[in-house]
Amino acid sequence: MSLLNILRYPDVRLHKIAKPVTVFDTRLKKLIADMAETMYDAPGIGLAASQVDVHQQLLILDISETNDQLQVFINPEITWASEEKKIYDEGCLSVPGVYDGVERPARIKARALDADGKSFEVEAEGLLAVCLQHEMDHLKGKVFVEYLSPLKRNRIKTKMLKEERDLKRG
Ligand code: K2U
Ligand code: ZN
Repeated sequence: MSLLNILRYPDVRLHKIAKPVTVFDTRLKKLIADMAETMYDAPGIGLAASQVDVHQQLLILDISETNDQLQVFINPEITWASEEKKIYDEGCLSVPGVYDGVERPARIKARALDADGKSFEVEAEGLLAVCLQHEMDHLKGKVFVEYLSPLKRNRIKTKMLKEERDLKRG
């Protein structure tokens, strides 16, 4: 397995729209394994393929305390969302060190395919609902800072670009 490079905001590749997965082969299984290794190493509780510059509709998450309950969602779609909204302090591995409140539907139902191409449905609330919606946004080319005010977003962009320059200077 390999650690993959996670794109950092405001990299334009984070805004590419992911395409549906159509081939369920060993290459897909290796990508899932590499994404899982990358997510656990970060550490994070979710990761979308868009974040590792693979623009296919694939996301993984693990909200377990023991980091041993990986969930894989391929070609996910939300089939129902509650009127009730909740605000959750979100972060993102592509925007390290930034956390801010985002309002989303409190409960959702989603349909997806598993790593073998088998369809399944989930009902989610709490952290699972937040994380799943956050990752599905990535597949649509959306990063959570886009829910924040233009002032906050520009400050984050400036900070991330400065960090990128400092990283390159070494
Ligand atoms: O997309 C990502 O970068 C993964 C996020 C998933 C996430 C976002 C918002 C709320 C919950 C999960 C990363 O895991 S951010 C790091 C993190 C870790 C634990 C709890 C919350 C955020
Ligand atoms: Zn994210």
